[in-house]
Amino acid sequence: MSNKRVVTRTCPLCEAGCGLAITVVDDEVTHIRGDLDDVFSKGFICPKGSTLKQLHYDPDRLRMPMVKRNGVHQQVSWAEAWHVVAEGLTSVINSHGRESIGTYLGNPGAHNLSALTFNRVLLQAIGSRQRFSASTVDQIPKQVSSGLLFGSASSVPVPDLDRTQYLLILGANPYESNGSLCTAPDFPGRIEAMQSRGGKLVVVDPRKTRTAAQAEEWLPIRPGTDAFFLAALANTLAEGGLQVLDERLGAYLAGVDEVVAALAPFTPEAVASTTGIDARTTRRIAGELRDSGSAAVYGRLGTCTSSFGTTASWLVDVVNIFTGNLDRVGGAMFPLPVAGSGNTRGQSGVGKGFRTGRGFSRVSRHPEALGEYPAAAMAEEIETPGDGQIRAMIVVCGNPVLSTPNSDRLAKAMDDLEFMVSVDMYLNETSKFADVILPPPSQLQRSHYDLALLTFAVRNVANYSEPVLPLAPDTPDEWEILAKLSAIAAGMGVDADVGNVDDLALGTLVQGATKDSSTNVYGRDEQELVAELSKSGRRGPDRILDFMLRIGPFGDGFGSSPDGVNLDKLIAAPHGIDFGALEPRLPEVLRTPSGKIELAAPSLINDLSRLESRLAESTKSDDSDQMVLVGRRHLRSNNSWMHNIEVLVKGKDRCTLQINPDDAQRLGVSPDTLVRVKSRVGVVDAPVEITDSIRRGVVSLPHGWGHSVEGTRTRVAKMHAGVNSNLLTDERELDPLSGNSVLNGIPVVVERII
Ligand SMILES: Nc1nc2c(c(=O)[nH]1)N[C@H]1C(S)=C(S)[C@@H](COP(=O)(O)OP(=O)(O)OC[C@H]3O[C@@H](n4cnc5c(=O)[nH]c(N)nc54)[C@H](O)[C@@H]3O)O[C@H]1N2
Ligand SMILES: Nc1nc2c(c(=O)[nH]1)N[C@H]1C(S)=C(S)[C@@H](COP(=O)(O)OP(=O)(O)OC[C@H]3O[C@@H](n4cnc5c(=O)[nH]c(N)nc54)[C@H](O)[C@@H]3O)O[C@H]1N2
Ligand code: SF4
Ligand SMILES: [Mo]
Repeated sequence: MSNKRVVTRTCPLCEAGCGLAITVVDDEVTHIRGDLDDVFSKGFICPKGSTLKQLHYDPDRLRMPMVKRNGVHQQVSWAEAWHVVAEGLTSVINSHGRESIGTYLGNPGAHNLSALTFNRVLLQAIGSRQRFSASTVDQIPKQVSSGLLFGSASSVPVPDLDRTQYLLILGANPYESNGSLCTAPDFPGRIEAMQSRGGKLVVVDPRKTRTAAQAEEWLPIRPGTDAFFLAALANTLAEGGLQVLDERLGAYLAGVDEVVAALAPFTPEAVASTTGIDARTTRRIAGELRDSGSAAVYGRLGTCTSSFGTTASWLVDVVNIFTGNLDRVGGAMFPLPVAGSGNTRGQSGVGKGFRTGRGFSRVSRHPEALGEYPAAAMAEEIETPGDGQIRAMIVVCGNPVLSTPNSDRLAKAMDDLEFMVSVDMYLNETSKFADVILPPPSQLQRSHYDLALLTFAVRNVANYSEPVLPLAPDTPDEWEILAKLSAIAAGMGVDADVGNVDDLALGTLVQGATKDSSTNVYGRDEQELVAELSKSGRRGPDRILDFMLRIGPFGDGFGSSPDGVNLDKLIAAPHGIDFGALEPRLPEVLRTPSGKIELAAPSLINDLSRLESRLAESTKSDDSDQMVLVGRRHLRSNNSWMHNIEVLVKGKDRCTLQINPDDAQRLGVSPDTLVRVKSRVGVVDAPVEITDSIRRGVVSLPHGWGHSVEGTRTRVAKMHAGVNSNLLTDERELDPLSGNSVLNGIPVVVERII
């Protein structure tokens, strides 16, 4: 008789974290749908959610390690792979030192409990400052601005979607992306619920996206100019008087006058020709934000991946503060993550604060931010000889050859490395350069908890998933791969026991907490806590997670709060536990030295001078030959790596260059032909899609495509190859405060191919 069961699991593909209900017959997954009883997603899923099944059964997904010999990848045993890793890493460390080992940690690591708990162990074991990640092609500006304002880079205020009456979105398209730095399954449904209760949505985006189409108002801004628009909103609000700050927020604010003074040049009139948004509209939007019972401004990828990413991210919060909506129901609020995070740890209300620039990259002297250097600097760090030159790379969950700017240069640099390891389940555009590829088990074969993304959730929830399917025999879990890599990098050799690495990782955390007077285990016996955590035979990420839950804000404190949460309780609640709507957290959430919101960090105030200097130069006409390139996301796509799943890529070609009809006519471009797009760094030919959903002067190409290169094993993706938009993005263009790449607003020339 067959054994049929339905199990739940959180989808790890994007930040929404939807609950899945997975039907398993014997050990075969037959069906995946939304979990109607999930406390947060209530049955919602997008078309990607059910494809964890196809991902699991994808014949191209690697099940065994690969080693490159004479330029060709061959499958080998785990034992053999580890020997090659040990030999390769040891040889590079011995000849060039530890600084010569670079790491790149990619996006799926933020959705992966093994990576979330063991990447840091790996980085420490390697002991090099040459650290890079997808953060610097993504959200790091928001973390830097949050760190400066609130003292912790994890204290990112999120729009209180379920209770707000007015939502101003800049540079985000949750109808395709399902949200980012705002964990909210069924983001679209939450927007529509706001509209049903009489609320208003305004979207600022050079494209009329699906989100913009749903909005009461769409403002087609010029790419790269959000900081000007936001500065003008803040300026207008200040001009109208900031009485609202005396009531509640005022007590927690430092630097308001300085900010107001620095914003003086940015009147709606002064910025209008730069942003393309007329002054009257800006003034009206400022008034609406102030006068709606509650309002939240939310900026995301489009505001972050620009030259003023950090400043724009900061100004989002300035506007939320100047309307009185920060930390207020229906405004922008601080989540209280159940497993804790940087925004719950340490003494409440005060802290060491946050800074960047604790080191500088070797070649271009980019300041460190959040312990890493800009991904855009990776290629030059590999290419440029000298002390600390990267000679080996370890890439975990990343595909930087498609995802980071001027990727042709990076590909060439990677080809030149002495040694490279990829921890990845595909032989793709990046892992093809690896001497060894170490594949993790599939998403369905491991446990899950969204340690990172629940830090940005619009409700305080906790949801743990047990593995749906067992590991294949003699196959390591991903944390064991990372622990073994750590042991080898630390010089402990191939025979090192990953259990010891695990014990050490947990021990360090427990020790830190028992010595920290702000935790609920302060002064407790370390060994006793470790014994308690290990009682059930739990190891690895699950044991660490249990610890984090128990010392978190809702935790059982190992007995001190018997009603509190722990992993056993989460396991007993397969649809998750809801800890309620967000609640005001000021001043407790602050970790700044002053115990206030430090609104006028010198680096941000200084950056307004740079912004002002751009006012003059950025008033070019929309009819010039120089166009600007922006990206876009599609619901069925996921950055660069779900393109090998037939159901997600079939149908019309999505990797098209969108262009406005006026521009198409001016350039003599006809529908469905190929056009050539040139930037400072590269050229691509892409099929054209003429659409009035894009602003004049702007063209759009999605990222993550370009699968036609040799030496990969992604047979479906190759048939829907598309072109790589990061052949056009410029590694020299960075946000100087965070090191984030400029991925939107890239100057390009578009030509008809005759
Ligand atoms: N032009 C342009 N470029 C962009 C963007 C843009 O908007 N425009 N967006 C940027 C953003 S926001 C991001 S986050 C980055 C993403 O950049 P990356 O993180 O570098 O790339 P991904 O496409 O997410 O690739 C993830 C890789 O991890 C592998 N993988 C998937 N799951 C797992 C797992 O569980 N374990 C392991 N070990 N490997 C796994 C996949 O096979 C794939 O190789 O791209 C950025 N690049
Ligand atoms: N289906 C799907 N979902 C995803 C992903 C995916 O690849 N596919 N990736 C995931 C990841 S890693 C992330 S980080 C999130 C990102 O999620 P979002 O932040 O929602 O990002 P996008 O959907 O790329 O939307 C960015 C928008 O910014 C606009 N834009 C470009 N330049 C500018 C500008 O200068 N100003 C303004 N105001 N707008 C601009 C673009 O036209 C685009 O509509 O999505 C996640 N979810
Ligand atoms: S919205 Fe995101 S988390 Fe939800 S099913 Fe789709 S990919 Fe998964
Ligand atoms: Mo991202």
